[in-house]
Amino acid sequence: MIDQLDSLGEASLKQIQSAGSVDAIEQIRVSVLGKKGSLSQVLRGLAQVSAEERPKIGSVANQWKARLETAIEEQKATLEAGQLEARIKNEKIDVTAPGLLPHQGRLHPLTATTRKIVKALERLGFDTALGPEAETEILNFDAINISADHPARDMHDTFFVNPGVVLRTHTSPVQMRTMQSQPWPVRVLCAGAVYRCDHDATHSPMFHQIEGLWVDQKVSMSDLKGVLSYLLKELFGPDAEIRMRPSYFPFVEPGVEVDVRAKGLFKGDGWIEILGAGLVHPELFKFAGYDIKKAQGFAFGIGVERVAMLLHKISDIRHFYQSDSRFLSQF
Ligand code: FA5
Repeated sequence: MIDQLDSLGEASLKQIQSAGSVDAIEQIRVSVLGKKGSLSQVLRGLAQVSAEERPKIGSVANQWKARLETAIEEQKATLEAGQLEARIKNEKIDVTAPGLLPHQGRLHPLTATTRKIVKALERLGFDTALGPEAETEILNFDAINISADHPARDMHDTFFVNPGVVLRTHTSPVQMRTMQSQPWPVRVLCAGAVYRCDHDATHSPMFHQIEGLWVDQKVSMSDLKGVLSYLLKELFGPDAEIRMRPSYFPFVEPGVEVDVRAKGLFKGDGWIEILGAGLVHPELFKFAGYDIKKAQGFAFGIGVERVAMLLHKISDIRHFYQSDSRFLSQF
């Protein structure tokens, strides 16, 4: 039986040492040392051996078991090291290859346009004022001279939040909020979202305006023209010209609509309407508690989408709100 064990051990040892893969070794381990393996079967035959011989044969069998197990571990380690080396050789990392560029975010064209307008006005000394988007009907309309039965209310297709509360239809209520909260002189701008029930290729139910208000002792139409001329040159280039046409807004008197003409802007005769403006109506000064004999001021309101559409030749306002990366990545 010892001879049988020795020849089984030698043969298995050779098999292990010549195995070419970790899988092959595992198969050998199962076929020799496994429960139904050849060595285990020989050991099962120990029951028929005399009690004298049993310890000797048992010890030889255990020695072979230990030798084979060690051989298996060694051959496995050698094969695994070889596999690793081969992988390292084949899977070379090219450290000189250019890296993957992370996707670079950009400013939304409306944010960029708003910042451009705000920066230009800040250079003239305008401070930022804020007001809520859900505004009282009084401040959105009554306080700025648009009484309940005023036909001008029809021009603003209003979204009502609650009785007496609307989504502001323009940034002009911030004029009144500012004048009620501080004495003149004031020079503020207010940028923000406004809402009107209005939608087509050039009108959106939510859009953005920037309001300007300047109140001081001697403020005239020529100051207004100077400020707007500077602002529109900043936006559309040094050749931009402005034109004022009489218009009507209840919160200013006189009121004007301002057109711009500049290189690269084409439409009809070249003049494009860009904003509404005028001298602050005395009724607003009265409501705010300003002395109408002393305070003078002008106000204007500009549509951010309108400016961005002209600057970038965008024909449909809805592109701004669709988050389509094909559109946004162009800016
Ligand atoms: C006003 O809203 C006045 N509050 C502006 C003003 C302020 C006049 C201070 C005088 C003194 P108007 O309704 O014209 O005015 O709107 C101003 C600008 O907002 C328009 O020139 C236009 O560019 C833009 N606008 C108006 N409605 C929409 C809309 N539905 N979608 C996108 N832009 C709009």
